[in-house]
Amino acid sequence: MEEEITAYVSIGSNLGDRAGNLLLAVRGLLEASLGVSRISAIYETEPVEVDEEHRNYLNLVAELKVTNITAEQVMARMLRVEYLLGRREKFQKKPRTVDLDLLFYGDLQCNTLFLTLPHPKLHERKFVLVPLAELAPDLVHPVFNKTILELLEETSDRSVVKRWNPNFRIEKSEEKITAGF
Ligand code: PH2
Ligand code: MG
Ligand code: MG
Repeated sequence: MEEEITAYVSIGSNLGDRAGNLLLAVRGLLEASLGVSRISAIYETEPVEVDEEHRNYLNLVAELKVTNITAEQVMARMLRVEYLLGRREKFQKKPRTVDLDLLFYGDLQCNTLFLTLPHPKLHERKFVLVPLAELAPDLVHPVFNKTILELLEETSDRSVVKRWNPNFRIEKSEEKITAGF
């Protein structure tokens, strides 16, 4: 029996029923035999690094406990979940039904065409750091030797990340969010 690895996945959606898409993605991970042990709250986040105005994202982070599966195999299953949920957008900066990014696979460091771990941009993204800090504030980033909380305190990302309130979904979902986190 191989050791259990804890992995973290960032999930985002800014097309269609965004919250429904996030939850279908979590279900997709479970159906792909990727054991989801915990999920963060859902956050409404200002789009970053996009080339045109688009709708706010909803984001969350899921914690996985996996055994006997490589990081590449986890990634391949995540891509399949994206595909099954109807993601056909291939371009980084366009609105997406659902986007799953592997953030950490234990403390594995790798850099191939297919996969870079830890995710090379996670420290520059509050939409990743805020939900991740909820699940694993003391997790140490193996490249920077800093905890997630420290990375969150130090990040230069000033974009807005707020707990999503489903009661306000209909009235507020098309509005720009402005208040600081
Ligand atoms: N994903 C991107 C680009 N920009 N912005 C937010 N707020 N949330 C995302 O998930 C996101 C983004 C590329 O994957
Ligand atoms: Mg992404
Ligand atoms: Mg992606």
